Parts: sequence; structure tokens; C-alpha cells
Amino acid sequence: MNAATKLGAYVLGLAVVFGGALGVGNAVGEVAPAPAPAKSGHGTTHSAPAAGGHAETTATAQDNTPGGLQVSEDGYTLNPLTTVKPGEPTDFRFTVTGPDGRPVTDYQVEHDKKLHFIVVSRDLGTFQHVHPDMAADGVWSVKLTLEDPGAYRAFADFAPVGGSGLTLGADLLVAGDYQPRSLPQAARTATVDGYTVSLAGDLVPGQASKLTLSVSKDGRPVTDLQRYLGAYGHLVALRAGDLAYLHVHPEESVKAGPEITFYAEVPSGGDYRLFLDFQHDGKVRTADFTAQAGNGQPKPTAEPSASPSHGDHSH
Ligand SMILES: [Cu+2]
Repeated sequence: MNAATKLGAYVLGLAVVFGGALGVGNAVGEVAPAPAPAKSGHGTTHSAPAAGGHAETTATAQDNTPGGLQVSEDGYTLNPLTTVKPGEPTDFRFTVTGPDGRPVTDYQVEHDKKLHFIVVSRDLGTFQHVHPDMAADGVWSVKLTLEDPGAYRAFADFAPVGGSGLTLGADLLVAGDYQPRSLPQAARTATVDGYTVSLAGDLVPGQASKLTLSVSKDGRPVTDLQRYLGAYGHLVALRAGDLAYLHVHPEESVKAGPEITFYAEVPSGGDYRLFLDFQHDGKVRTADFTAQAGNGQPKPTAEPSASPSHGDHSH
């Protein structure tokens, strides 16, 4: 049934994109390998908007494909329209076309914006999180400068009206010679602009994992973080190797720091690069970390104080 297929996709989208934020990790984590409903209709039927359906039904995660790996998904396609030259500020334009092939113009507002646009170099050495403007014809534009030649990945994180949340990804290729950087070693602290951000907690595959990031400046905890896009912090996690994308929002907090707590559910073991956006003194800054997700079995029940064993990594 089309409606069922569609709802399934909708629930899945929520779970993948916002799983950590909503704390549905448990629900998703418990799902047994259920008989997967046929997905043959996927992406072909989108005429009717979801009828106000609140997708708090039991999520059966038949497909745990992370976001950002596809340029086209569910009938929606990300179309870059601009070629970027190294070091040149560019009016970067793109569209998202819908199942009818036309640019989408109706979006749901999520975290104060209709669309979040993230651009990283494929070696994960650079990160930008920007908010393009949309013209009436559905063409998005944003000022973008990519300093160095090389391969970049652009992510559009959005939810069309009547559809599920999606993250589409497209490669941007900037001509010229470039030197890839290797992924920095996993670390518990990052510094940016005189701020030190420390990371507590471990990523455990397939399980909502608590991460606490603490911001300090000049050795003193920062307790007057400013809300940015409705929260004290935004965390994007990208998997090294394929740049699978997880946008994780923080646990609701009335405290403006120094700690920001997230629940992130990563799809597999391996290395991830975490990018934390936070605002203080009127400026948004990004602190980034490499974090390793253990390769062990997910623990059956979360015992918050039990720390996952990470002893058997060898590199
Ligand atoms: Cu954004």
C-alpha cells in the first residue's frame, strides 16, 4: 500500500536524521530484523501530502542507510548549478527537484531554517554550515568560498512540505592541484578562537550514545552560550570514508553551558569527524574532533555509567 510505504519512509527519515535528538535510539535499537516491507514503490508515489500523520508510531527501521550518501532519494534530487573556483567568493546556486521534476519551493522550517547547507572537503579538513536564500522559483543561493582545490561534499538537509526529512549529498569539484590531509587522530579536546571544547562519552554503533561537550575559555567554563538556530549547539557527525551524515541536536537544556549534551547514534564502527557549532559573544564557531566508534556488539541495555570497552582497537 502506498500510504504505508510512504509512512515507513517518513518514520525512517526522522529516525535517521533526528534519531539522536529525539532519544528514539532505544526504539530503533530494539528493532529486530523485521520482515522488510517491499520498497519497490519507493520514490514513485508522492502525490498526496502525509495527512498530518504524527510518526510517533513504532519505527521499524528496515533500512538504516544514513543520510547524505545519495544525490537523489525518495524522488528528490539535489542539483548544483554553479562551478566553484578555488579561493573565489562565489554565488553558489542549486535546486532541489521533487518527484514531479520541478524545483521544490515549499519546505518545512526546521531549526529556524527551511534548508541547512553543509559543505566539507572530502578529506574532512574543512567545514561550513550556511543558510542559503531561496528565490520564488526554488533556486537557492549562498555566498560560498572554497579556498583550496579538491573534492568537496555538499549536503542539503531539509524537509519538503508533505514529505519526510532528507539529507541529499552532492560532490563539488574544485579544479587545481591539491594535497589531501589525513584525518587527525582521535582527540578529546579541540580548540577554536581561544575556546577549548572537551568531549566526554563514546560513540557506540547502533545505539544512542551520550556525548557531552564542554566549552571553556581562558580556563574558565563558559556559562553564557547563546542560542543559535534554537539551540545551544548543533553537531554534525560525518563518517570517515564515505561521509555518511548525521545531524544531531542537543538534549533540551535551559543551561547556557558550559556543557552541551547530545545523543548520537552512529550506524557503524569506525572513525567519525564531529563538528560542533556553538555561539558565544555574537559569533558562531566550529570545534571539530575525530571520534572512534567501537566495533563491538551494541550492548543490550543501556547502563549509562558503564563505559563501552574500547580496548581492542589496533591501528
Ligand atoms: Cu543550519
